[in-house]
Amino acid sequence: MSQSSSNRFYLTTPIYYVNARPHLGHAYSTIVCDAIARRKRALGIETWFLTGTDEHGQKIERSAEKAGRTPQEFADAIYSEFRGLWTQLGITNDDFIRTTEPRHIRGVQKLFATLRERGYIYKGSYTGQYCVSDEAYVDGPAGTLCPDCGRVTETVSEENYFFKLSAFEDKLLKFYDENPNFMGPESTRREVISFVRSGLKDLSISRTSFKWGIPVPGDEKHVVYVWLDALVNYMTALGYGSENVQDQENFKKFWPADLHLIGKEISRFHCVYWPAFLMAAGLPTPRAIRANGWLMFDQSKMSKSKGNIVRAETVCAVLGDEALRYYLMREIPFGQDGNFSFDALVQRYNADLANGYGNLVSRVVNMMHKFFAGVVPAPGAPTEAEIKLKASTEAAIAAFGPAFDAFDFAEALKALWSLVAETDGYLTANAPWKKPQDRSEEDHAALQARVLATAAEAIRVITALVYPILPTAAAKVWRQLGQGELAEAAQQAFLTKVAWGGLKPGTRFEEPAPLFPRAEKDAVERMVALEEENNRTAVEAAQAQKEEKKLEENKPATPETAAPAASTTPDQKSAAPQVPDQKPAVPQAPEGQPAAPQVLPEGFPAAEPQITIDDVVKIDLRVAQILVAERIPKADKLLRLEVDLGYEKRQILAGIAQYYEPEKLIGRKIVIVANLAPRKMRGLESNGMLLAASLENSSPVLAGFLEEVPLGARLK
Ligand code: ME8
Repeated sequence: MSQSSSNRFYLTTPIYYVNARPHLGHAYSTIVCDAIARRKRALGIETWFLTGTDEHGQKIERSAEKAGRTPQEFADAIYSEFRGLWTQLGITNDDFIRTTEPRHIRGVQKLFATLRERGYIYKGSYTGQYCVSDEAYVDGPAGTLCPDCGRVTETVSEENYFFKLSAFEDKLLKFYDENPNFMGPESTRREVISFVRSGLKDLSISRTSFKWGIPVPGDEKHVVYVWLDALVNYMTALGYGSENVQDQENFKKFWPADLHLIGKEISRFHCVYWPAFLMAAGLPTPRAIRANGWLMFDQSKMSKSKGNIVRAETVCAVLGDEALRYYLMREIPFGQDGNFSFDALVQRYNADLANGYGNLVSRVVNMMHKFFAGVVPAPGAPTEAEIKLKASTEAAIAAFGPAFDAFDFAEALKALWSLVAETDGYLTANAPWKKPQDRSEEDHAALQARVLATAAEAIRVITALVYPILPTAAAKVWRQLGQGELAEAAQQAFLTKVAWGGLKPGTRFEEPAPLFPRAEKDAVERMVALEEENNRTAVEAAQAQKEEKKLEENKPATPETAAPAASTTPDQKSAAPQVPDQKPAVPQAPEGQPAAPQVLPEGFPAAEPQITIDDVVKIDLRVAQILVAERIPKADKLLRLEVDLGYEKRQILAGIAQYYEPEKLIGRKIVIVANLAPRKMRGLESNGMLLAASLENSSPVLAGFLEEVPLGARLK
């Protein structure tokens, strides 16, 4: 792990989008950073650990719109979820930056102005593809899929500010060459270099088609491109852009960052754009960027849009707050993709924590109380067995640090747990709890003293080393071993002094306390049930929000709601989403799976104009059942239908009176466009539209199903 020469270490997680609640993927990167930060501090290194939330951009604006909230309200709610989870997981970030904070906004505007002053920004126009989900520009014609997430891109055509990224191709390649440690793992390094070698085009760094962003200084019709906005957080949190002297000092003290830890899908932004922006601004570039692989669940990357997320809170509720920290760092070789499975989690928890480390501690602490009244005896002269355990402990000390510092956390923990197993075996082989008949009382007491003092010393070392990964459990054990408060020890750089022989005879142990209770047989089922329950509640909440919004929208205009935009307060104006008349959209096609191409039988004209999947997903098609069907007086074409959508009942007016007998329609399942804005006809409101095949020389035919389908089911 590269380290600043000044005995300081500044590290960061990505700042997470507030379009969705945190899941295990976010927890993974944050836990890894926390473990690194804790180890650095306990090594006496002045550490600054930053995390935060990325709150601007079209994606957030749209998510907020869908939820019927302002972007700021929406961001506030998700931000609180991130903060709460980090507290629960014991994350020790020194600061938390939100990109909607004034300190950030001012810093982004300063960087933008600096880049412009230094001649790296010009105005042009961009027509091309944009992936809203990744907030990334994509090369290719209309309809191109995003190479990262597989979604269909949108065509944008805007006047933009451009950053002269093309001027940095050679500079970046030279920089990578001179700084072989700058990015990793090797796969990331190779990918980034090949991306730059294939040629860099200038980058559009502003948008005009929506409002939820930081205004470009001096040209407020533009908002700063969300990635330029987001990346600068690493500096604005330190004080970049502030006039305050103390902030400026703090920035000088910690910048450049020693480590940006990120997920591999955002390597291009961090390893190409970010150093280029900084070089252009005349600022130092970060020392190292390391990408974690993807946490997979059900064979694909865990992500909200795939609907395959697991929440950290679920794991904490069943296995305690630290199981996840251990599991993620032990199970997944850092830099590679790794599968998450409830079974593997419970297995690892029971084997390594409950039966492994936890049980070992409990045996030794209990015996120390039972046989020595909780006071560590002098071990006496070591036999071969103690010499061997001491050598193994020293080997574990030697192996753990370098593996951890090289991001090989799994290997570091493996080395430590082989010491757990060896100490356990040593205890069993010497069985201090059982006196054989042919052993004298005196010899047995000597064996007990030797074995328990030696095993306790091995545990002390294991506990010290595992502290960054299991901070709460380690602190409990430290106390039980009579070593006092581990948090205080960490402030005194105790990790620089981990060596065999630290447990002094005469040390008084504290009472044993449970560490990792064995997971019950139903632990997996309980976690699965919690996730299902949570998903159901989330769907219901989204539905309720949607309905609440619909009611709001359909409310007759009152003087306040009908007020012209000019009468809104400046605050409301900046927070209000500007996407015109957007309706709740059905989910997009699964990542990597574009909508099936349209195949038409010969002789059928192709539908014109062609639309993209983004247009298709705007239409919310649902299965409904007709409860009431009746003619409307003086309207010979219209029928009044009352339909049941499962989650609500509504009235629809349909122009099928000449073709269908109302009584024959009752009970029939049909397809309706559920998100069509309400319309009034003949003084009655129609809330949707039914679908029918429209035939030239005969009556229309209502769309229906051959199989049983539940009411409210979505067609997509
Ligand atoms: O990309 N496996 O935010 P984001 C491993 N705002 N890590 C995962 C993961 C998974 N399945 N899912 C998420 C953004 N992550 C931008 C970043 S930084 C200036 C701006 C982690 O909310 C991983 O670290 O999409 C990934 O890079 C990050 O969360 C993406 O979070």
